[in-house]
Amino acid sequence: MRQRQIFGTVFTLEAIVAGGVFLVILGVLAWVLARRRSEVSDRPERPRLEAFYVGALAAFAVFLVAWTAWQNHREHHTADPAPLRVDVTGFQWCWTFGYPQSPAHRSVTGTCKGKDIPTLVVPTGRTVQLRLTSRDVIHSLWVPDLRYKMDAFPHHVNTFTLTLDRAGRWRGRCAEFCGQRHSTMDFWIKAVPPREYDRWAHGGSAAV
Ligand SMILES: [Cu+2]
Repeated sequence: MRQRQIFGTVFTLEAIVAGGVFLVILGVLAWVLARRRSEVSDRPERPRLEAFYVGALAAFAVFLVAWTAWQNHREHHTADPAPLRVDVTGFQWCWTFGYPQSPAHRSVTGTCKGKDIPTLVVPTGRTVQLRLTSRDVIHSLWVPDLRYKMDAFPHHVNTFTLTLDRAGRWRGRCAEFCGQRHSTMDFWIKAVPPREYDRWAHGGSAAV
């Protein structure tokens, strides 16, 4: 999955940099302590060394912020001029997935009570643009296994793209406390082969 790869890359790089900085600081600390104990005379302060240290840390911070922003941009950018659009609406306490381009004008919703959990159906290998909003309070669309989370605000539409390269089904949740039944606000995201998706979009029941 593209999202998983991008977040995996960002996390790995940040962990390596953070681990490296941590080890350098530990090493310098140990060296300074050992040196101070063994020395009697007072040495003058070293502003140049401190300036180098501050500069190096600032450079690391700038690099990590820029790298993360770039990866975020990559993830949101889509080269596909005609992605499949799905309108996602969160409400207390469930979700609606509307398919304005579907010939049958498919719309999936539920109550999120018991087994009445809506399924967001998407085709594999195709760019899907989710337009996310809320009917009442702030919710947050979260698919832990795909490492994706985005807030759903009332009177505002957040847009992001999703490309799933293999068929499967993953559990989604609401990640923003939104009231009494927040914890039941689950949904499924199901990726099916394009042909199966087309059948479903035309009104068939193959995918759900
Ligand atoms: Cu919620």
